Amino acid sequence: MKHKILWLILLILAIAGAIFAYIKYRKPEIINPMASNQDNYPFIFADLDGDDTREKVNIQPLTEDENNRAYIFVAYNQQGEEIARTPEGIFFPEPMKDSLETVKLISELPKEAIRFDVFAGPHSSETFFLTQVKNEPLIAPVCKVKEYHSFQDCAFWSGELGELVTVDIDDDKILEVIEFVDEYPKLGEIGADIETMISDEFSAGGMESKVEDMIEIAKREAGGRGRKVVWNIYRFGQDQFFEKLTDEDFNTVYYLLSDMWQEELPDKPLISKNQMSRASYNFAEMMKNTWQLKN
Ligand SMILES: [Ca+2]
Ligand SMILES: [Ca+2]
Repeated sequence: MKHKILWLILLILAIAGAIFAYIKYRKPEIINPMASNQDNYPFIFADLDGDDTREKVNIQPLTEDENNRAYIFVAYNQQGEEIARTPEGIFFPEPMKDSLETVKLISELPKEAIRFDVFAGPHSSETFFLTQVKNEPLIAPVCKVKEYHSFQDCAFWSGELGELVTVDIDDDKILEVIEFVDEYPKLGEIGADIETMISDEFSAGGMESKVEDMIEIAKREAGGRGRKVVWNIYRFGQDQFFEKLTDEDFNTVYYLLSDMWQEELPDKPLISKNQMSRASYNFAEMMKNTWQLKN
């Protein structure tokens, strides 16, 4: 019992911490948008403009306050001159350690994008893709819609930290992006004392409306994880954004993936979101709505 309570306190702390982090990310204080000492920032080399030469892309904090970090991306050519940056007023949460990678949206072209994961809850993350806009000094996200209005138009979901897969699964030279979640098929037992603890903790934090969802999260976590679920599949398109696959297009890629999965991981069952129970599906949606970046 003691072990269970400790575990729950950790969960509550993680939940409260993540919510607190979001509230902070929504209003970053911009102190130093032209930070000078570029050698100290994390960076990645990527050919964002597709000229067969890799740029150095820095991840620069907008503020010197370590507890209130928001980041921009700035690309420099081999002479150290700035050639592109993320648009003014758009900033990103801190990329998760070691999550920065280059990807090719179209494998036959030299142009690259960078991908990185950001923390989005006790065990979920969101992924962004950035590349340079053609002939412009701008680094912009590659989104799920042609014209984006919010982070959620451009963020890809993972129900487990860093689980987003990017692969050209049908071998047509164009990248697919696969979102996974976990199934939590059963409600477990958590005890009245723990329900009270969650209720008190969230009510005290001014989040009464979240109490019911948080109790469900604790109960489903206690009920245990089920199968791995393919949540959404996207494919990079001619209009320069990732189109969500539906109906037959979704199924075609899902079956390809499922065959590969069974060969590699025969003991780990995989299903598609269409095979989830209504309750499991609603729970996965609620988890995403609870943790995804807000703006
Ligand atoms: Ca280049
Ligand atoms: Ca493909």
